[in-house]
Amino acid sequence: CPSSPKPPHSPSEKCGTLNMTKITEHGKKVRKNWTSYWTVLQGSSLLFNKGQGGGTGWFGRDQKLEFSVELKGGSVDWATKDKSSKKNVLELKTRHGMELLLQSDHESLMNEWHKALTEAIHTYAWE
Ligand code: I3S
Repeated sequence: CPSSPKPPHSPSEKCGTLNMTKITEHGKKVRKNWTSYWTVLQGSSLLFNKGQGGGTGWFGRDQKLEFSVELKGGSVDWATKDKSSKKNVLELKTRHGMELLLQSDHESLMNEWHKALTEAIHTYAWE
């Protein structure tokens, strides 16, 4: 992530364009709304940014932070088939009862995100 601000203690850092939808908020099911975001993993935070013309671009230039989730105390795993008809879908659960689906058609990219998110959750679990 060349143009993202770099915090000093940040073992896990990753960014890229991902499709995302919330499926549960505060423990309640919400309607899916798949949207493309410039997604940045920064420490224990996952940031979702949207540009004016779409979901791609560099954070900090014409990207605006839409929202972020705290990974500490959360979990991530491949979503089961009943969660989505799409391929390469990760299901992220936060400590606060939010569930998100993350997806891209690029399998290797999603494998990287799986690894990075798992590492981040593990790294910050006990802090
Ligand atoms: O889990 P669902 O309800 O089958 O999810 C699909 C719907 O949200 C659909 O929109 P409508 O609410 O207008 O029917 C979306 O367009 C689909 O993408 C959702 O399913 P997938 O399998 O793509 O996650």
